[in-house]
Amino acid sequence: MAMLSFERKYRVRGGTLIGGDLFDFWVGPFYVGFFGMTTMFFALVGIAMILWNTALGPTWNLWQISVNPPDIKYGLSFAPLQEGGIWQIVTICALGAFVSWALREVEICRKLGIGYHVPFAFSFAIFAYFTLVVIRPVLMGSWSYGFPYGIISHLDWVSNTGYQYGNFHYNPAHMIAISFFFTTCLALALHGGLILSSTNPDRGEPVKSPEHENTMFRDLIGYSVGTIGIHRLGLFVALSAVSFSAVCIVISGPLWSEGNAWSEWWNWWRNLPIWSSN
Ligand code: 07D
Ligand code: 07D
Ligand code: U10
Repeated sequence: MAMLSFERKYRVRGGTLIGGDLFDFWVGPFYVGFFGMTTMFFALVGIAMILWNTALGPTWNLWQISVNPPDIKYGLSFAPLQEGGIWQIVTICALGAFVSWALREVEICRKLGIGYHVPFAFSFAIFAYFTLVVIRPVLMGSWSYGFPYGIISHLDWVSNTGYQYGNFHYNPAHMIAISFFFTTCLALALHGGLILSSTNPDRGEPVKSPEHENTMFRDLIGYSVGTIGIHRLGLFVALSAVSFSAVCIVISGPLWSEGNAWSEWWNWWRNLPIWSSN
């Protein structure tokens, strides 16, 4: 079925989570829905707050714009707007927009009668963000531990936070997360390469079958994970990467206290009786 006639067939009312027919329509290519409206609402309020913060100075340079979290002295309370309160509102708007977006994905899945894998996956990204700006600051007792909303300033935060724990590369969960990120790239490159190699042949050549794809890897490494399996694996390694990222940052501070070098954590390994002299 051509894409346009398919869209006409599936674009019918129903499947919404809330509000019945309210906003159950499309604008151009976009499904609107109740959660499309809440996405728009939170996104517009959030952007307006960022613009207001920027108007207060000192710069309109896109790379240097930054909405900063409150000072540590405000703890977990609401800060005055111009001293981090805007950051708190932007955080609420960001979470509102991300969760609305995920729920809009759920409604589209319901309309199509497909699984919830896409919103499930996005929820892991939201969870990582939530860990950075809510869970860890709450566990450490101050919103000041959230990261600033700015292109360069958030890089400074990552760097500073990293060096606060010595060499952040020694954080064991950071190691696992990075290995999963690298694995995700490897898996995507292998999968993209394999599919193109068999389904996009030279002119006049026949398209090859999944048996060709299976055999490529059976010949190469003795095992093929299969055509559904590679997609399960891809989702698994990507979500694991994000999950271990959330772990690596939430243990830095709440568990491995502030200012302690992560390299010290490995002392248990250095002190194993097998190779330790004392
Ligand atoms: C390609 C999909 C499109 C999305 C894009 C991002 C905005 C921000 C806002 C001026 C893959 C749109 C950007 C809406 C504009 C204002 C106020 C996704 C694609 C193109 N980061 N980060 C970037 C965010 C964190 C880190 C780039 C967001 C953590 C490092 C972009 C978040 C840590 C580097 C960006 C977030 C961290 C970056 C490219 C939220 C650990 C880079 C992103 C909400 C995770 C790279 C100058 C990209 C860079 C970069 C956005 C969080 C580390 C500006 C929205 C605190 C080390 N980050 N980031 O392509 O060039 O993502 O920075 O959590 O080197 Mg970041
Ligand atoms: C948080 C993004 C969520 C995004 C959402 C959507 C919009 C809409 C609209 C485009 C989690 C936003 C959408 C805004 C846009 C339109 C239309 C993703 C998030 C909800 N590190 N490190 C990580 C590496 C070092 C440090 C994670 C590598 C140094 C700190 C990952 C290296 C030091 C933190 C990672 C390296 C250091 C991290 C990031 C190499 C600095 C974190 C991925 C090769 C001196 C962060 C949860 C992630 C983390 C994190 C990789 C080096 C510090 C595993 C490969 C040694 C402080 N690092 N790092 O989490 O775990 O994505 O965050 O050197 O906080 Mg690291
Ligand atoms: C995959 C795949 C596969 C495919 C695929 C893909 C994965 C099986 C079949 C998909 C992959 C690709 C296409 C590859 C490229 C993708 C990436 C590299 C990922 C990154 C993507 C991007 C960078 C693009 C990002 C773009 C986005 C998010 C679109 C932005 C859209 C909007 C801002 C509009 C969103 C719509 C909403 C929220 C609802 C509807 C709203 C409107 C239409 C606007 C009209 C507004 C209103 C009616 C409301 C106005 C607001 C109000 C009233 C609020 C008022 C409040 C006030 C305060 C004023 O595996 O193979 O192939 O293709």
